[in-house]
Amino acid sequence: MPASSHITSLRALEILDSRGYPTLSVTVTLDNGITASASVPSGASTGAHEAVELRDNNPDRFAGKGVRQALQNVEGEIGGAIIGMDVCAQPDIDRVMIERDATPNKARLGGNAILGVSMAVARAASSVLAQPLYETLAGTTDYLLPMPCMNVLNGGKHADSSLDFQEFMIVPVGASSFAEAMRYGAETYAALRDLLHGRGLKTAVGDEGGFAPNLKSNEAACELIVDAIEAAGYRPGTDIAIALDPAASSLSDGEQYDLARSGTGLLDRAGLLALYGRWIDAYPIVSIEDGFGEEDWQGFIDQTVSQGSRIQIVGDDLLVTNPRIIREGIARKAANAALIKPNQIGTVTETIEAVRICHAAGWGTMVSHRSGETTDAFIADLAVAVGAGQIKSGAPCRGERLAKYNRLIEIEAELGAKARFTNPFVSRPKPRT
Ligand code: 2PG
Ligand code: MG
Repeated sequence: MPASSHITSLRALEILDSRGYPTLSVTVTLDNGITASASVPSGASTGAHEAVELRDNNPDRFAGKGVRQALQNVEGEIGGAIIGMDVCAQPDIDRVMIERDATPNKARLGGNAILGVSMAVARAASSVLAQPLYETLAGTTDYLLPMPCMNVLNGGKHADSSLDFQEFMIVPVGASSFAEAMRYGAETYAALRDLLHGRGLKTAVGDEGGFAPNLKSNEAACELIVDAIEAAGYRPGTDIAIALDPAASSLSDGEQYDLARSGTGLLDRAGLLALYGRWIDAYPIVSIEDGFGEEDWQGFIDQTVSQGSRIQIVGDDLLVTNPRIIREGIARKAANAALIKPNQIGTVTETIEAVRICHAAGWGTMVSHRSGETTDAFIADLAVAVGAGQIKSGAPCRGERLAKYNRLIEIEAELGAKARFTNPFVSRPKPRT
């Protein structure tokens, strides 16, 4: 008989995230006395089709960002619907919440309220089963540790640097284990700090722990990263590659892309695609996420046709972890990978479904944090459970970013010989010219 236990209460708290904005922490209590909690992250560059983050819009509290209504929905209506249910029946619990909400984007009860409950339920189930969370969530015992993609230079909506593009990530493709990958990343991050310092540039960090200097151009960010990789004693492309998230929805007015901060100015779709092409030739780039705006499907399709065999093309704002939209993305060949963020869709069950759809189509998946985070490391366990192959949790800096990476170091050690770690990218060694 599999273990089971029933939910007796749901409680929520309005806590603060890493930007000091309110978010929810949810605690589930079971009839056997077990309790488990989870807290919900929050993005800044959000996709238009994401699950709705319910905020109070009361200007007297947190400039309208309070989450008391979402809290009440957890303790009231959601509690009323799921108290008494078997906590190990995650798909049923998530379905009941989706049906209760009865909107296509969780706008009534709140994606934040529903996700907080869904994550706390998963964690409570793992306690009941006396398993680590990744095992409870897993559909497999083939445990693949994800390649960490560490965002070491922050721009766009995540920093007030000169960079138009939001994220410049380092990817330790040559590392032999997750822990080694983190060492490569942390050493390169330290070398980058020294380089910036030596050049008289700011070493203050952005929302995701990456440095936020004022550089002459977006290209200068890639140059600087290549310099840091070499200064740390690694080979660009062979040991450590680069991944980008321009978060181009934030640059687009629907017609053109405005790279104003760096002084590049306006580019149309073809101009931006050509820029990526030049960068792919010049730098060891293995992945570009949201290279085009969320409404610019043609931009994604063009990029997948022309650059998709050389690099990974990731849909984030475009696909919003939504199984229906991901299916459309696959049918239209608009990318070859999806970013996976539980709070974009709002339940654990749908998040796992999104990953399965990607893998069945031969697409890659990168599990992701949000720019507003807590120390909850749920996505670390999730990444292992679904065999995502990749994770991004910011720089190796700031506690809420490291909570995820450190949890993965723990999981790898716990799994021992059962842990696999591979490079999911097309190898692109690129000597500097
Ligand atoms: C992204 C995310 C995470 P945000 O665009 O990929 O890095 O940013 O959480 O602000 O949407
Ligand atoms: Mg993104």
